[in-house]
Amino acid sequence: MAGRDGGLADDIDMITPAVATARATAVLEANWRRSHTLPASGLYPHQWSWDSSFIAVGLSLLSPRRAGQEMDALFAGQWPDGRLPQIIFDPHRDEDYAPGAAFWQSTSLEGAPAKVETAGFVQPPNHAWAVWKIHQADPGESRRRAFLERSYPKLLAWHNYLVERRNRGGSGLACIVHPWESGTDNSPLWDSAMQRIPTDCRTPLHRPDLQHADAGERPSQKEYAKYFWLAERYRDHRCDDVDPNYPFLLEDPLFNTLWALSEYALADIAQDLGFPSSVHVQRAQSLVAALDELFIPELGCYAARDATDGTLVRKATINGLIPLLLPGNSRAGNLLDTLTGPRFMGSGAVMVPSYDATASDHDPALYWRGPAWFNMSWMIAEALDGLGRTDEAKALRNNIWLLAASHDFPEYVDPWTGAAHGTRKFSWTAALALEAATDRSMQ
Ligand code: 9WN
Repeated sequence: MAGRDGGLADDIDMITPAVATARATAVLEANWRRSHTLPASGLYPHQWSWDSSFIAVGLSLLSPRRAGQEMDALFAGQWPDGRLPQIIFDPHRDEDYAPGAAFWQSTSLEGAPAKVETAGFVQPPNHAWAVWKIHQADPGESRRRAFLERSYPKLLAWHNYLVERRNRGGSGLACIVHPWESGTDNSPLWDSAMQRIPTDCRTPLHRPDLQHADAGERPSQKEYAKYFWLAERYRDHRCDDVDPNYPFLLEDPLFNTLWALSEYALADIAQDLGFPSSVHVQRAQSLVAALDELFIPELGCYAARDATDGTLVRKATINGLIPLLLPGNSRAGNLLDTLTGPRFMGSGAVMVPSYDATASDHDPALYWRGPAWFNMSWMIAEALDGLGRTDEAKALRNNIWLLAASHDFPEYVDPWTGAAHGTRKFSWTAALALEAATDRSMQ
């Protein structure tokens, strides 16, 4: 494995795909709670939306039944308007994460589930994509349990929510209403919009996260004050998505790419069930066409768009490379040049940096402002495979399981040295390392 320097654990030579799989399985067992998996038992003590999709993809290789349960637990928190919430809270652990159930008070909100405590925000819609992958892992088991039948209406309602409530910019793309909705919380893509967000939130700034991760590797106190302020504003407007002067409406290429992929997956699911599927293909194609407006040729990747004023945020981030996953993307050549160029892998990285390696404010240890995350590298490996670049895909997959298993499944790593950052025993790292270590020719 190439890299600027080592950063690997002493037992690196002992780590084979079988060892990585066994260690990943142990992490997933330890984080399993009856019906779902915690992203990390200390730092993230509830169920998170897009985490569950990545986790379930890994779980489907261990137990398709558990993968199905993971998705069912998430659907149990779905709102009547169709949204799949960012977090489903465990009321017994409300002191351990902020903002929690006491902040959202969702069960007293008209239009939210009456019995399940959730956040009002959402996360990237990778769910239909995951459901189809889970089904494909064991179609017989999936059919016996009517997994597609029961998932399809939930996924349809979720996507309809995005169409009906989140097209706030009028382009057809979904807007995120908070950095947390991107899954890439303090990405430089949100900096300019966050400048206009006040810091005088009313909620006390409780930071249980800092008991589990180094403060220098997490968003700052000032960023948290703004996160809370914006969450208060959204909650106080009953999470209704019609607040007229709402100050944070961003079109994210990552969020919308996962939505488009999920529409394609919904077409496959509909077809399998004997339902009309063309509506999903058309939706996916419209999303891809709308996404093209975010492509910046000089940058060689996609930007985010601020829907409050139409400006494009011209920064090269992993979010802007993820459209490489879109089948038949006419921008694939440019995206590959960027991926293999000095801003990303061409810098000598062993995992894909979350932010432009040549940017003066790149920080290889700070959350979404430089470090490499396993879900992103895994998605890029999937994209490389889809483009027939199998050797590069395989090299990236090897680095994923090797680095993950040698560092106790870290949340994120230095893209060059592989040094671990954030929390450890992180579930999607384990699930995707397990997937990456699985011999595809045996499936
Ligand atoms: C806020 C759970 C989540 C991931 C996000 C990641 C981080 C939460 C936080 O952890 O965000 O949702 O407290 O920082 O950024 O992608 O879903 O693993």
